[in-house]
Amino acid sequence: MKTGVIITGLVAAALVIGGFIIINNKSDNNQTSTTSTTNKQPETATNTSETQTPQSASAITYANSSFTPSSLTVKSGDSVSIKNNSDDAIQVQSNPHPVHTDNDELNVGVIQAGKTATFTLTKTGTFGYHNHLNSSETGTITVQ
Ligand SMILES: [Cu+2]
Repeated sequence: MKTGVIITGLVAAALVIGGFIIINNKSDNNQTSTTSTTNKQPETATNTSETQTPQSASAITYANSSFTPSSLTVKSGDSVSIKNNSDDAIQVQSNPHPVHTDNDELNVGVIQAGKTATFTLTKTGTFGYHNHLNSSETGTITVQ
């Protein structure tokens, strides 16, 4: 009999406490409902840009039958552009003429009038190139 009373008491207590909690939650919800919807700030985008060393670009201009600058120094992996500012097509090839075997990276090929060719140099050393269509027009690039 004693345990029955205790159990009944516990159940009653549980009901009372439970009801109290439910009521409390309801009033809590009412009080906090306006503030519980605070906007989540969008996470600030972390800068995920890679820490690559920026590739530098060097420009050579062809005009008046010559390359400017006639000698250029770049770092391995740099890109080089040759802009043909003349009225004629040129054909940039590695030395020596006519076999063009020193550095295949300099076998750029034909660049039409007004056009620019861009290429990347990785092989280190000093290399000559020329306008294959007029092989006396030459330039030098040193790749470090
Ligand atoms: Cu040539």
